[in-house]
Parts: sequence; C-alpha cells; structure tokens
Amino acid sequence: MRKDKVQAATHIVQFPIKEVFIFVIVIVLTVLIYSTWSDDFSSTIGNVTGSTGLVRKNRQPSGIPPTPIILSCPTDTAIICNQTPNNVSSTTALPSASQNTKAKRNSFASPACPDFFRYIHEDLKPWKSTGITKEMVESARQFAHFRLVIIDGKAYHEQYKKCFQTRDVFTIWGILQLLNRYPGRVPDLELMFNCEDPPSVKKSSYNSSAPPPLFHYCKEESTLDILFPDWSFWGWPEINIKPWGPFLEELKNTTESLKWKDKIPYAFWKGNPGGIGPREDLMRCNPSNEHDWNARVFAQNWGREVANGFQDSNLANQCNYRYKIYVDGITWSVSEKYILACESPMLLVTTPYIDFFTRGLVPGKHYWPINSSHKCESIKFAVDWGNTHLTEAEELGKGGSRFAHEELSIENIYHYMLHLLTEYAQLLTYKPTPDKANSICIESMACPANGLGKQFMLDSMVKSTYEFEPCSLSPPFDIEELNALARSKEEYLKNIEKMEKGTAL
Ligand SMILES: *[C@@H]1O[C@H](CO)[C@@H](O)[C@H](O)[C@H]1NC(C)=O
Ligand SMILES: *[C@@H]1O[C@H](CO)[C@@H](O)[C@H](O)[C@H]1NC(C)=O
Ligand SMILES: *[C@@H]1O[C@H](CO)[C@@H](O)[C@H](O)[C@H]1NC(C)=O
Ligand SMILES: *[C@@H]1O[C@H](CO)[C@@H](O)[C@H](O)[C@H]1NC(C)=O
Ligand SMILES: CC(=O)N[C@H]1CO[C@H](CO)[C@@H](O)[C@@H]1O
Repeated sequence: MRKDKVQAATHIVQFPIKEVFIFVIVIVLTVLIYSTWSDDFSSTIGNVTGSTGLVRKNRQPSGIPPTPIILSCPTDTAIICNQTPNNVSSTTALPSASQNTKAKRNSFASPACPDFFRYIHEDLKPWKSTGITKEMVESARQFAHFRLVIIDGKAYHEQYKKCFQTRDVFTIWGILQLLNRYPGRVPDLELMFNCEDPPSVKKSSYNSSAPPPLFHYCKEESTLDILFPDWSFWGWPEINIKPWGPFLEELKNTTESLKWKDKIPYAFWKGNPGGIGPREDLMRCNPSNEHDWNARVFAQNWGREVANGFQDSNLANQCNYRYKIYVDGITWSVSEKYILACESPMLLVTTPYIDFFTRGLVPGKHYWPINSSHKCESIKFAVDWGNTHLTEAEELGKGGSRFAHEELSIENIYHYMLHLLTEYAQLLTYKPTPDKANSICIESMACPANGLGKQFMLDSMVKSTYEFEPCSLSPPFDIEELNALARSKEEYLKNIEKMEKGTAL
C-alpha cells in the first residue's frame, strides 16, 4: 500500500511539462520559424497562432441520428454483456459494410485532423508491407498486460498481468466509450496493450523479423511501440485527477478569472522527485543564498495529499504561476497536457520520450525548450526573457493552451483512437476471435465500481452516439517533411542555446 502510494507519486505527479520527442517532429510552422528565425526571434515566438480549432467547424453529419446511451445497473441480477453494446444497436441498426464505406467517403469531406494524427501512419509503418498476422500479435504477449478483442462492436478482455493502479481500467473504459460513440465504426480487431512506463519493443531486436505490434502510452526513437492515449483522459482516481473533458471546462473558468500579467512571475513545478534523476536535478533550481533561478519547485507528498483530500494539489490552482515546468518521470509523464493547458508558457525540459500528441508540439509555438544538462540556467534565461517580452510570452502560453484545449479536445482524442484502431485493423490478416477473453461493457465496469473511480466513469461516459463524421486523417508524412520537421526543431533548440550563451550567467 505504502509502496503503491510512493510509486503513484512517482509516476504521476509531475505536472511539469512534457516534452517529448526528440527527433521527431516539429510542426506546421516550420516554414515560419525557418524564415524568421535567424535574426528576429521574438516575432517568431509572437506569431505562432495556428492551425488549431479547425476541427469543430464544418463537421459533416454522419446521417446517423444521436441515440442516447443509458447505463442501467441491474439491482439483483448478474450483469450480462453479451447483448448489444449499451443497447445502442437495438434502436439503431448497425451500419452495413456498404454504409461504412459511404461513411468513410464522407469523412474525406470533414475538416482535416490535427497534424499529429499523421504519426499514426508512422507508428504502423513496420507492418505496412507484411500486414499483421496472428503470430505477430501473439508475439507481443510477452510485453502485454492485457489483450483486447473487438468483434461486431463488442469488447472482450483478457488480463495477463496487473497494471499499476487503474491504468488499464480507465484505458479500457475509454475504448468502450469510443465503441458507444461510433457504433458500427470500429472494425473487428485484436490488440496487445502494455500499461507500464518504459517503452518495450526495441527496434534493434527486430532487424530481420517483424516486430510485435504492442499498444502503449509512450515510446522513444529506438522503439516501435504503437502510441495510444493514456488512461488519465478518463480520470485518475488514485490522485484525484478528473477526466480530461470536465477538467478542461473547469480550467477555462479558472483561467478566465486570472489575468496573465497578474500571474506569479516564476516557473512552477510540483511533483514527486522520488529518486528520479531529472527531477532531483530540478529540485536544485530552487532559490538559494547564491542564486535565484526564477524557479519555484515543490516536492509533492502524495500520501499527505490523499490524507487531506487533495486540498493542496488542485491542478487548476497551479495556473497561478506565469511559467510551468515539465520534466519527465520514470519515462514520459501524463502531466504534460495539464501543464500546457494553463496559458502559462510550458518550459519543457527536453526528453527522449514521445507520446501520441507531443509529436504535434512545436518549440516557440507551444513551448520553450529547456536544456536538461543545465536546467537551472536555462530556466532562469527563459523566465527573464518572458518577463521582458510579456506579449510574446503570453502568446506562447496561449499557443500551448490552445493546443491542449482544441487539438487535444476530448473529441479529438476519440477521433485519434478511431483512426488508429481503423488503420490497425486494416492491417490484420486474420479474423480475430475472443478465445479466452471475457465480454466487457460499460455495465460490467461501472456498475460494480465505487467511490471516485465510479464517479470518474460516470463523468467521462459518452452519453450519446455521435452524429458527425470524425475529422479526416491526412496521408503519411513523406521523408522530406519528417526531415524538415526534425531539422527545424533542432535549429530552434540550437538558437535558444545561442541566446542563452549570449547572456552572462
Ligand atoms: C434497451 O432498449 C430498449 C428500447 O429502448 C429497452 O426497452 C430495453 O429495456 C433496453 N435494455 C436494456 C438492458 O437496457
Ligand atoms: C540490429 O542492427 C543493429 C545496428 O545495425 C545492431 O546493433 C544490432 O545488434 C542488431 N540486432 C540484432 C538482433 O541483430
Ligand atoms: C464554469 O462556469 C460556468 C459559468 O459561470 C458554470 O456554469 C459552470 O458550472 C462552471 N463549470 C465548472 C466545471 O466549474
Ligand atoms: C545542452 O547543453 C549541453 C551542454 O551544456 C550542450 O552540449 C548541448 O548541445 C545542449 N543541447 C542543445 C539542444 O542545445
Ligand atoms: C508579430 C507578428 O508577426 N504578428 C503577425 C502574426 O500574424 C498576424 C496575422 O497573420 C499578423 O497580423 C501579425 O502582424
């Protein structure tokens, strides 16, 4: 128990930024950054509003009217999932294959998905020419905590190992919501899922054989894990992190009441250093007799937070600081999205870890990179720069926040899952069967749940089928695009480094 708490803290509490990826990406504004880059840094930063917010406009109706989803918990009988999922298809006939094709065509008329969706193609590339055989899926079992099968819109689950806390529960809950939101749209599939921190599928182990397709929350350049949104989008009851949709709503209320210029002009981080190198290192950036690095970093004691009802760990209150630091946990940290959403520029201690959305973040547009080999100096420089370039710093904070609220809206999370699972299923060369997996449905998960776990399930439950087409997935990046993104990101980092060197520390 105690160990659990400590671990929880370690995994979780970071709330610093997430940075992620190294080589990977940079984004849309590459060109912009390129062109303005060399001599006018601040206009680069200043003008990076961008491609967010497109998705909600011009949505294409799917032609299927919204049907309410009702959770009905029997009082005295056992829950049986093997009927139609959530009673949806009893009122709405499942679309036939031909309707699906039509729907697919329609979706091309939908607005394009955010650019980071294009990495779905990158994640699945190792199997593009071979397809995914049953043997390949079975070879991923060695890394998997559970197996999930979807057949005719119904889900089946087989547990191999225990996941930390309720990571698997809320991940699966999210997939059930997807099935309810888009009845008939998620194709039959079978997948293996790993819910721990470290990426597992090393490229170098599969030079000549097909790698195991493994779903996971994070990866590195040297691994081949298939990225999937983490559990906390549906809630993290152990540390009172609300589902993402309601959290964003609440945050909008808080941030509206706080003027940007009135925020506390330092860089904030709170989390559990827990023996994690980069975090321990960050703790050294607190003010001392010799230095004030403009950082205000706090060690979180999750045991105490749990005991006092989380009164001191309200994430929304952390937006009171003008800058927010992200630093990795054991690997990536789910804290990044909360840090981004605050309108305070995210100071991202650079990281080799990548999660599905961080591939869309652009330095100078969504965050400010912090060199992890001299964090304190780098943070001091960033804060001094921001406090003397208030307009640009505010714009950077808002750029990150727009990304969190718009590109990363819960609606887009479902679109991402739908596109990923659809593309993945198309690669399967066989028809999956449940075998030893058991039927699961919202009733079997939510009815027996209790406490905060149950509340978060109810709060994040999809209450109706969705009447619009998902955004349309753009084609894969070509190699030049990927190279250009990586290059422009690298140059951005180098340029910040030069700016830092130009000041006497
Ligand atoms: C399913 O929906 C039908 C029609 O709306 C309703 O009569 C029935 O009670 C529902 N079944 C369950 C198990 O909720
Ligand atoms: C795969 O290739 C890399 C680099 O070429 C090499 O270092 C590694 O040992 C190889 N792995 C195997 C399993 O052959
Ligand atoms: C946000 O503010 C609106 C309007 O003031 C209010 O109706 C709503 O309940 C608030 N939402 C949350 C989550 O606090
Ligand atoms: C970070 O700092 C180290 C040492 O100070 C330096 O070697 C490295 O190039 C820097 N990284 C970037 C991306 O500038
Ligand atoms: C600082 C800067 O270059 N701002 C420009 C950003 O883009 C808008 C609209 O394209 C211009 O009006 C601004 O002048």
